[in-house]
Amino acid sequence: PTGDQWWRSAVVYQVYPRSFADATGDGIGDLQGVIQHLDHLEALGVDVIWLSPIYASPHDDNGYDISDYRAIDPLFGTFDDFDELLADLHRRGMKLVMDLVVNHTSDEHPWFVESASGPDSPKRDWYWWRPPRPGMVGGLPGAEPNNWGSFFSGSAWQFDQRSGEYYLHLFSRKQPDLNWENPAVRGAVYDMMNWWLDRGVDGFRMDVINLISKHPDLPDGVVPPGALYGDGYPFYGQGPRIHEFLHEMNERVFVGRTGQYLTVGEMPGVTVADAQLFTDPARAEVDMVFQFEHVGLDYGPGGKWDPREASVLDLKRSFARWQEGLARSGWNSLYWDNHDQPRVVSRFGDDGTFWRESATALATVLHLQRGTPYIYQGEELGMTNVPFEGIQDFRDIESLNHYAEAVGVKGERADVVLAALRRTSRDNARTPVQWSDAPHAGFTTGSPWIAVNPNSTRINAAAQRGDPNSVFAYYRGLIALRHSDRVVSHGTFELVLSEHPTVFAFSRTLGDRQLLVLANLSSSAAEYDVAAVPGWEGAEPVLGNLPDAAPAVDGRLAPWQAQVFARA
Ligand code: ISL
Repeated sequence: PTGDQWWRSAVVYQVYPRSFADATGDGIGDLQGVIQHLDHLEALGVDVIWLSPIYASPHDDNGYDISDYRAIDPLFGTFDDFDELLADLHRRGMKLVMDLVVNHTSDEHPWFVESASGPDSPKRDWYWWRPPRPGMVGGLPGAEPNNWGSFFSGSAWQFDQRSGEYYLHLFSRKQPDLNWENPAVRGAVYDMMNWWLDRGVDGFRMDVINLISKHPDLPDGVVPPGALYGDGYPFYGQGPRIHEFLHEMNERVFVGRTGQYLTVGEMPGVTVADAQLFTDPARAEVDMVFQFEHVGLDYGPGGKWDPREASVLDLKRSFARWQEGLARSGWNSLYWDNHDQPRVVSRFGDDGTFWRESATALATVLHLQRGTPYIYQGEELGMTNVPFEGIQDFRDIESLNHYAEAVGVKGERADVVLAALRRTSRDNARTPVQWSDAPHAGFTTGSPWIAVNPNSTRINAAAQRGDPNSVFAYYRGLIALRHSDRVVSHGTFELVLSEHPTVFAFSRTLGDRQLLVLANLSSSAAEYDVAAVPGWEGAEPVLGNLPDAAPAVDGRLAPWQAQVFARA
């Protein structure tokens, strides 16, 4: 929400504090752990840190269930630690963006405790309470107010014995949804946001913010084939008042402030057309959104738990559609990974033979698009998915609930469910950052809350920091290029070789200056038609991910080779 759009040339780095670095030895990452590793982030060259939730929380969903928006969870530290972190970041020229989780609170938040105290509570209407289905006995199967399923398996409704009513929770039963129809709820959220901005933070990443406006009738959804529950998305995804709410939030929180801020709305299921509205500066809603299209391309008909290979063609077409859709107004955020997604090098790359090559090729095609790139902790080291042995190794509520429902309720085969979890579980992203080849990867001196990936002896920051051919060094180069070359931050995007099955190629143009990005996203050599990229012979090589290759636009790319050329 600032006119100068400073974030066009910025790169954001996400810290998931629980898994970043543990300074106290309790096995859980903390704020002092982040402070101790700021040199790493400064060396990488990122501009903004997005900090996943550090607020007081019962940690049913690792902090995305907040019981006090204005307190630091003692697990992570104190306000002294927080102020130290903020000051240190600002001293180093970096900004801090907080996670804003206001679709729901924890059921242990005082607002909900009061709301649940009875139908006459002054805060009853702060959440979505509803009586059982007419003629049904509350608490019995099928008596829920509607048929919606929760994102974390089971019904989206929890029965409250005391009042005989249900409350809505799109996520865990410990994450009751706030009722944004109530202006007092919105006011309380805006006050809290202003309080954090007054403390000096530089913006917000807004958790599932496109789900906050529910259709007040809460109608039943269609039950997809094989599913136990109805799909409520049509009644809360981009709900009736979503644009009004986000505009109001901007008005009540950012208008009149003079700093440089960043707002990014996390928006599962958002379309290009929606995003054009959300990010059009003239509408003053959010700066950019996280869309989910590219991270759904390897979902089968059964969705996330039914994974398959995504094709490079699908990936290219999807990215290109978003580039085109937000070319004239609005803005893209660009990401492969976050704390909810499996590791990109394992998912869309080759984490075996071509580990380094594929990690860097995938980074190239993302970072050189038009938009603001986000790096998830460990991605800059090429961290991979994790060989979890059994269900006892998983920690994530989404994974555990899914396993219990699939195996225990639907009777699916445990080995099949586990195989899918190994590919898609959010825990793949949540194992500790691999700092060194020391025990527990140098993450903790204690016993880590989730296992360390056994490949930490090979893949770690200490091994990569001084190596000019490391994944880390390559990310640093990509970030530096965005900072130094306005064609990266401001140029237009055009897909080239659009029908090629494995080469992802595009040009960027700003005035007379042009970049050509070529990347072979496959483990076999690729050939392409040089005539389709006319005039690039002899162009200046800017970047390449194969240290021994002589860069040339010659119709050939080695497995996972990426090359970037410039011409004026
Ligand atoms: O991870 C997912 C894929 O199945 C999503 O459903 C995910 O839950 C969704 O993207 C919303 O994510 C955000 O809100 C959740 C929290 O668990 C996630 O960690 C957070 O990023 C509820 O707060």
